[in-house]
Amino acid sequence: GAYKPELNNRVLLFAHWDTRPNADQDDERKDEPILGANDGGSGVGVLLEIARQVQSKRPNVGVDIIFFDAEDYVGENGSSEDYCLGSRYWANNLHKIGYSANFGILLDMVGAKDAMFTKEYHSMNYASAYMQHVWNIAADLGHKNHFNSRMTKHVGIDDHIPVNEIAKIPSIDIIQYDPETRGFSPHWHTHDDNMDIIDKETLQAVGETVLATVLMEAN
Ligand code: AHN
Ligand code: ZN
Repeated sequence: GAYKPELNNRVLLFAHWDTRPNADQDDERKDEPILGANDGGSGVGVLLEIARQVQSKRPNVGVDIIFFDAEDYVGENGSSEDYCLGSRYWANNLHKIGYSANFGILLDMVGAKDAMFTKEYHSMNYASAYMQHVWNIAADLGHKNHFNSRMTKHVGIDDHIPVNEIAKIPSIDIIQYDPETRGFSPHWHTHDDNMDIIDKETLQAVGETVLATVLMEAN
């Protein structure tokens, strides 16, 4: 979806909408697909509401929203090559010749109760100033409880990597990750990733922060 496609001053927002075709982290029914309320659903939900807000507030900034497919696909050999198929395809085949944006924000697993978003390694590597900017906005809005200033190492391949490396758009990943447990959350890639673990306060914290970031780009 493209808002004010004629403007050069643009922000790119993205999330993956597919859900994992297996439950590799569960003890039961490992070969059945997960619901993925948090993994595939939460980022899409927040971005749909941001689209609605942008439509009514009419800021003077271009906004592109992309829902990528096959982020969480599991291929024959389960290698890292099988992740992020949609974003890799898009980065190699941009929907518009010469497309670019000032920066990009990826939302991944942004709906669980008490979620902690730490500063993910690749985001800091490619777009540390934007990451600091977004974390400052979150703090100003009173969401420091979710937006934690700790840095984390490589937590996995995610859609912002092809967007940074191939499309060359500096992009950050807002992703739940706890450095203490060294994990995403206990329900990750299990059948427990359903609506019971979704908390609207977390969705609101992320939505307000990302929307405020978009509105600040308007001129
Ligand atoms: C891997 O675990 C390879 N990547 C983390 C990104 C991810 C998976 N996000 C949701 N599911
Ligand atoms: Zn996943």
